[in-house]
Amino acid sequence: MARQIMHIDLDAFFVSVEQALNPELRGKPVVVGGRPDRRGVVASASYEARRFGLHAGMPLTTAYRLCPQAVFIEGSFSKYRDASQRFMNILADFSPYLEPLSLDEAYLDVTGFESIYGSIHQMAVAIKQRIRNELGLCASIGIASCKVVAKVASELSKPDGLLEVAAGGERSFLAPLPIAKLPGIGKKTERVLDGLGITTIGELSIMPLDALKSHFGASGEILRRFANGIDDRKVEPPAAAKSISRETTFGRDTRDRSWLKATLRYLGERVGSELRQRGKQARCVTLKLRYADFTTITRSHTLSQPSHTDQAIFDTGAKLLKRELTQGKQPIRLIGIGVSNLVEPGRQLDMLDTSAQRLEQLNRAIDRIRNKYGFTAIQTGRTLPLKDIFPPTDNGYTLHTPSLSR
Ligand code: TTP
Ligand code: MG
Repeated sequence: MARQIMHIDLDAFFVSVEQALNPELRGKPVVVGGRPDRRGVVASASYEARRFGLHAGMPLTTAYRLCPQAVFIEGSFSKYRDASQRFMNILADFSPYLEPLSLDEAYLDVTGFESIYGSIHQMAVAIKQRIRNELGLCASIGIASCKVVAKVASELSKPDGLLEVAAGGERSFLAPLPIAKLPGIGKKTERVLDGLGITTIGELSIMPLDALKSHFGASGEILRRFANGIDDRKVEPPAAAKSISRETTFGRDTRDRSWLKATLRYLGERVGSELRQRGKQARCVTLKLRYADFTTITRSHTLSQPSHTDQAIFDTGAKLLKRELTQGKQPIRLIGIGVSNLVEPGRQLDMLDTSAQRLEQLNRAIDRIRNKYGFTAIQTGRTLPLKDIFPPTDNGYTLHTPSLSR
């Protein structure tokens, strides 16, 4: 029997959350991403703004030139995280087979659920209704027998869409669409295919397998299957992440040690707070650096005791950094820090040590204050250089590039 899979994606997510909270923004061109005179790009544009050609990833200065009357909002990640949580909770009420893909997007396996709702189409209508009533947000839903087709369908149906592809009709549904619509085809793959004269998914679906493999290796075979509407991937709940990391690219390449350390400390605090929030400790700390010529290195160190304090993460990262800097390479373009080999906190011999105990309490106290008043409510000494450069928001500093990558 064919499976029935939904792909649900919220429309203009960041912007729509702002519009739900502030009715004055509704029906207007709105951009979340920052003030138009700043370096930075559009994160989300309302559909009204898209009519002027605005889209995610466009520099804010270009967006302003095309649509000066748009309302530009800095945005606040904590609002979006809350809305996302409530969105996922609604979906989980409909089916236990839920796979979140990003903050505003998920797959739901609803095979066999038509008897409850009359039809899967009716079920999707009910999901959209609840999201609208409870969150004031608009969702677009694609329904199909597999993930890849459901995703293409939801995208195609936007905004406020609902599109069902009948079992057996997958191939003919995909065939006329441009290749860029197929998940897995990025700019690079698109260029190569374009060079081969392949512009539609239908043309891709009948390309000889050997030719695809010679250009794209093993992923050539997957592309061909997707293009034919064949995708056996199950809807799976996400595995608990095995590592936590934060990184950022600087506005300008640098060798300035105090600046590098300030950034490392800040990113380390972001990692530490998530680690404690997850109730885990880490055995391993990893530093990542990308030099001006894009050479990228990672250096790891295993701790003698698992830890979740900001101090242990930073001290380890700083030692690794010092070792790299003394080798006097080129200026640094990107810095990142991460923890891995996560374990449940065990009883620590260290806890007999009062200074370790005090450090633990200090970290807890900082977390409590930050949870209540925002991340920059407390700034540790070493991160202060950042304060003069980056605007603090309730979710920390807005760096040149987000520190949120995992
Ligand atoms: P998307 O679902 O790709 O975009 P969207 O929800 O704004 O618009 P739509 O789905 O209707 O096309 O991404 C979800 C959110 O993720 C988006 O609101 C903002 C954030 N985001 C970024 O921060 N940067 C980006 O480059 C993209 C694409 C999204
Ligand atoms: Mg979306």
